Amino acid sequence: MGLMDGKKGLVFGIANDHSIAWAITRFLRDEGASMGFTHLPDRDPERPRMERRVRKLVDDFARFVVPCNVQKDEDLDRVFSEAEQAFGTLDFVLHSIAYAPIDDLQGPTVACSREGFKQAMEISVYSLLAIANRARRLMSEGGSILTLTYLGGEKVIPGYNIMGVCKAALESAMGYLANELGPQGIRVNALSAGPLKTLSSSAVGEFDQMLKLYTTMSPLRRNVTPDEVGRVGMLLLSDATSGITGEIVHVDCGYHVMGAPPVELHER
Ligand code: 0WD
Repeated sequence: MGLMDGKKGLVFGIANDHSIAWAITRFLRDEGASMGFTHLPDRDPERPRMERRVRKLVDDFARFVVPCNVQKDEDLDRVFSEAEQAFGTLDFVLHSIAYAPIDDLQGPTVACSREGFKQAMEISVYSLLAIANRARRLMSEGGSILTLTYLGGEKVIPGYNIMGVCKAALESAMGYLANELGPQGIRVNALSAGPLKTLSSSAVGEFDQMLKLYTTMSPLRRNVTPDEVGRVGMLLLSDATSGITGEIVHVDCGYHVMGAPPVELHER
């Protein structure tokens, strides 16, 4: 008996085998979930690199794999009509998507361009609303929606820049969605992960220093593993967490509770 036996869901945001969405998917699969997946549309249909990377991981068990740029309503509509045909109803949706143009991401935040701001907010925040709005129609028996966030949305993390502003908005959106969809039995939560090496995080400045900081600052004195994040992601999408909604769950070795460095680092 798996925790996700009989559950049907959609996963947005697998780019490759380092993606957090893939870490969560592995647990969902092992617990018995049926899933459909999206990949970023390929620019050159002759060389479908994005599609191939996702298919390599999920082809054995995916119910469908479809292209989706969350900036396009027609793409989103196509994904949800595919889900309706395959599953009828949905039990969960994983939103593991973020983007900011590299120049704007690398800061300073004060110099973020108008276009870069719009694009970052649209892809990283509006997409959660657009996905939840379509998902709720297929979640007639309730469901669970999960998004991925980072501490840079709650506190200033130098180097995280405009993405921190996006994560603050994303976390707020998560709360508003939890309020509006709760009466329909739909839970909406955010998993705040400690830093993990992925395609996206490689674009964040000072990332290696950040990894090192967690080994000295966090209560557990180490970084999280993809499996630790993956397992909690699966649990938040399952009925094991049926009383949790509107929550930011930190899977970061406790880093977020610290207000000052550990005593052994104080100068004597
Ligand atoms: O340390 C980390 N890696 C952390 C990541 C710590 C805490 C949170 N997160 C968050 C990220 O901000 C993001 O919301 O987790 C989420 C997933 O990020 P990831 O797994 O680190 O990154 P990645 O494997 O790159 O997946 C993000 C994917 C995109 O990948 P690329 O690198 O190709 O941009 O988001 C998708 C895409 O697959 N994506 C889009 N999907 C549809 N339409 C779009 C778009 N317009 N843009 C990006």
